[in-house]
Amino acid sequence: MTQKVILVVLLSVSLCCLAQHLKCVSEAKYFIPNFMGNWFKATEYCNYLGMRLAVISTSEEQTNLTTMIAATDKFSNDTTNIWIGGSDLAEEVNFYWLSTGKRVGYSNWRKNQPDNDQNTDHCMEIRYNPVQGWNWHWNDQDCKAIRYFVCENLHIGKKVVLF
Ligand SMILES: [Ca+2]
Ligand SMILES: [Ca+2]
Repeated sequence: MTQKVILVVLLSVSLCCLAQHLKCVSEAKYFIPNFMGNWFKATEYCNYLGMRLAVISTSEEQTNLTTMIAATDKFSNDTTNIWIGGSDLAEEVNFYWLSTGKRVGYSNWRKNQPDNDQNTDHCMEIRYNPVQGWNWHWNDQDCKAIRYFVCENLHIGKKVVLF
């Protein structure tokens, strides 16, 4: 019985639980919280976890991140839109990663994106919608849209922080 309890606790921690008095940091590189928010809330919440809204610097990271998303319950075969950490909020047309201050180098924009649609598309999302030709391409989107989001762990292996 005791062993079972310990196992459950360990599993909970390794799955990055967020209990009332326990702040857990994922041991995995990426983590998608269980609620949706606008791009600013996404940024805030990742920071709260000691993580950052995901930065994608290479095609390998793009593949790793999208593979991870597809394996979660946040993934839908029809359409999946997830915030990542770049924007052109500071300088229109010039996209930067907020958490690093670095200009976007590697990119996976869909054709004709970013389009600054309605003059309100300033935040980066990653989109899967095969019927409409989106295969994990990037899109600039209204930052106030409500999305799931991917936090990136900069402290892999750090387990639990009590507060
Ligand atoms: Ca824009
Ligand atoms: Ca757009």
